[in-house]
Formats: sequence, C-alpha cells, structure tokens
Amino acid sequence: MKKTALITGASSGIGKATARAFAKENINLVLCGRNEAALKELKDELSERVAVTTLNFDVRNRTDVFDKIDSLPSQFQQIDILINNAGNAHGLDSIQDGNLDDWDAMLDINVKGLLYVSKAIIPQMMERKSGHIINIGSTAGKEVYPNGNVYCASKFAVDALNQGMRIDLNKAGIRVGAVNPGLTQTDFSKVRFKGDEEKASKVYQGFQALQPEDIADIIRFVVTRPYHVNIADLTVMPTAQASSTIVNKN
Ligand code: 8X3
Repeated sequence: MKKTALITGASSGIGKATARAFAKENINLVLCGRNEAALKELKDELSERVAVTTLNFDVRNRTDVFDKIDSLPSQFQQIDILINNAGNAHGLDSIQDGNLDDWDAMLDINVKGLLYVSKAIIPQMMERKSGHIINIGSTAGKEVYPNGNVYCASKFAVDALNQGMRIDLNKAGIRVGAVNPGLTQTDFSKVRFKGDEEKASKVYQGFQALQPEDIADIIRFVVTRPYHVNIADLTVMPTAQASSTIVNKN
C-alpha cells in the first residue's frame, strides 16, 4: 500500500523539494503551508504521479493546526511519515540588539509549531504502532554562532525534541530522526534579512551551497530504509563548510 507523508513548509525550499522527491517514490502527499497559491501549484504538478491534498495553515495557530489536520479527507487521514520542516530565521542580531517580535516568531514557528503538528499526528501513530517522524534541524542546532543566539536556541530545541520524541516513542516502534542542514540556498536568508535580496545572496556567494534538492534526496534516502533502520541524526554541510563559521570562500 502507498504511504502518505505530511510535510510542513511545503510551499518552498526543502519542503517543496522533498514533496517532489517523495512523489517519485510513489508516496502520497499532504502539503502544508501558509502560501495557498504555491501549495496548489505544487499539488497540480505532483498530482499526475500521486494523490495530493493541501492544508493551508500557519503552524503558530494552534487551533488551526488541529482543526485542519482533523479535517483531512479520509484517504489522507493515515499519516505514515511526518516531515517537520516549517521553520525559519528572523534577524541576525546580537542578543543585546535582538528584536522581540523576531524572537517570538522563531520560537513560535520552529519550536512550538513543530510541537503542535507533532501532537496532532502522534496519537494516530501510537494507535497503529508505526510511523516515521523526521525533524528538520540545522547545523545551528549543533553549534552556536555569533548573532545566531535565538535562532540557534530554537534549533537546539529541535535537537532536544528529536531525542525526546525518539525516547518516548521507542516502545511504540515509531521511527524518529533529524536531518540538520548547513548552508542551503533557499529563501532562508531572504526571510532572515527581511527581504533584503542583496544581503541574502551574499550568504551563498563564493562557494557551492547545498541546494534544497540535495537535502530532499537525503530525506528520501532516510524514509526508504528498511523498517529496522532508523537514521537518528544526520548533519549535512556543503563541502566548503567546516563549521557554522568556517566556510572556504573564494
Ligand atoms: C540554516 C543554517 O548556518 O544559516 O539553519 O544557520 S545557518
């Protein structure tokens, strides 16, 4: 039987590339995100291969998360794979200059949003004693860098939650693992720098950054392993990157 994956943040970047990679693996899709038009467009593209539905919500809206997931048509109600991908960075300021709205956004989306979506899906996985959860963390969740403060804290939280989920869901046979990308060329920096394209593009200049497809291919690999294989924690950087602050640029 075909599996169904629910992907948050599916309208762009790593989420969108993962949806495309999953469609090639014949995995049915529940595409979640805030940009309804982009989700519909991706649905139209992928519907030729697999069954696709969209859920338009913001992971910060707790009621909406539960209502929308509850409202799934019956053929999409069984979620075999959950990709907790929605997340972003807001600002790159020192702790003393940090903006409270930026802090709220990062903690609400990257931490609380991930928790809400997981809480909406885990009960059915517990009931069936099967399921696979992949949390998209970051190198920023392994190593703090200058001005990364709250963003790094949110991704350290994802690392802790990934471990916590794996421990608590172990007896139910649910697989839990994280994929932690380093510098990946998506809208990430554009969002971080609030639409400043020039500043954003500089982040990826002078070296070959990871592309969303590189990470999607790894996520595809993770979910297609035999059941007894759980890839618990994977950090992926461009070859030019050695750590959060060491990047070999020309
Ligand atoms: C994205 C990687 O280094 O820009 O989470 O924080 S980094």
